[in-house]
Amino acid sequence: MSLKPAEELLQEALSAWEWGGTVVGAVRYGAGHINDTFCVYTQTAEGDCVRFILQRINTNTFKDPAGLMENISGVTSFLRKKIEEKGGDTSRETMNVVATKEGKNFYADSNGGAWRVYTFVEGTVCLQKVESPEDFYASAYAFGQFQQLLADYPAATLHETIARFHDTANRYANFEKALEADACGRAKDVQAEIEFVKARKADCSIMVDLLAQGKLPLRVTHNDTKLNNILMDKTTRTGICVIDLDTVMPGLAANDYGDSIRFGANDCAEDEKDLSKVNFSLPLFETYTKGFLAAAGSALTDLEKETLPWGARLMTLECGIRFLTDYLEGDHYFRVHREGHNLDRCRTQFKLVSDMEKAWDEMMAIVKKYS
Ligand code: ADP
Ligand code: GN1
Ligand code: MG
Repeated sequence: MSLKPAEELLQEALSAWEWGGTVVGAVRYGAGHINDTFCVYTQTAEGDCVRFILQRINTNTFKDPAGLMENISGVTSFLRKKIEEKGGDTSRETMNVVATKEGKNFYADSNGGAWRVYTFVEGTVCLQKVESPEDFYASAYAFGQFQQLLADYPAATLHETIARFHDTANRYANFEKALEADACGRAKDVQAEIEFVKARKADCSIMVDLLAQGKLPLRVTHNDTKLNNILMDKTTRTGICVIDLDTVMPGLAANDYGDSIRFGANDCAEDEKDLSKVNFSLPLFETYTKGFLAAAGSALTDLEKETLPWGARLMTLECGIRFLTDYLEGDHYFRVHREGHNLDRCRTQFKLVSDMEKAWDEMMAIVKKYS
């Protein structure tokens, strides 16, 4: 498939929707690593400015955009009903897909690309790193609640949008293949990182083995719970709307918990180059644990709760392995903005894994305290 820049196809995509006003502009938006996101500005006959989110779905990553959009339409309709039942605001507390002129939930462009539109959730902030413990608590509560709201979603109807997404052992196997191929000749420069991963091969199987043995249940989970996948109300700073629903699939509760810890329980950006600034924060870990268990804890089994720290450690290790694998393969998966970007990202993750290994007993004790 051709990889034309999204901008070249933007006009075509824009003409697929009835915007309810004049389109006055569309600009790149957000800091996601996967999709091409634009903010579309429209003006109504009354003169109001109304914004939308237009996204080109990354079809290298998501091979079945129709199945993916079926998931998203299903999940957001389900959430809408639940939000209505509790008297919430369905225009802000869930994503809302806008249908094309043809009444479809996405538009297939002439280049084989897939585009979708969401209403813009106004009056919110999207954080790239934790600004206060209160914000982190609010995100924990919202992600926990998201999992609770989807507890009785018919999981069998969900398409698996990325096969073996959080199968950490399989991520390890893919790393080994990339290392063996060493397509860009980069392995020689990253020996320390390679050894770091190899020393943790056994860890990669811990959660997937418990799942395979039937000791941990599959739930409907988000699978990509980093802080910038939640919109917080600008004024109240509560977690208003969980976004980026591309990976909502059956998964482990610990992975949703763990991916948030990976991204948020430290003081720096995911791609910080100065590793002396990258430190796992136990106080933020405690804050998140408290919020997540307050919202979702009652539904979790004892073993699910006990293994939450493994979710944190393994989501961080897995993400680091994925960044390193992509670096070895030539940066095809994650969007990069500078040379060595995936390597920088990998190094922050491994620093956090080391910190978590040292803080392991305290992490276990904190989870126990709130369980
Ligand atoms: P990616 O999969 O590439 O991470 P996201 O779906 O997370 O893409 O969107 C990228 C960014 O766009 C988000 O981090 C957020 O800032 C913004 N965004 C996405 N959807 C909305 C929305 N409905 N309203 C407001 N902002 C949004
Ligand atoms: C990607 O799409 P985005 O930027 O929210 C990735 C996650 C990684 C994350 C690392 C579909 O998330 O799995 O944890 O980058 N999403 C996909 O920042 O691979
Ligand atoms: Mg995102």
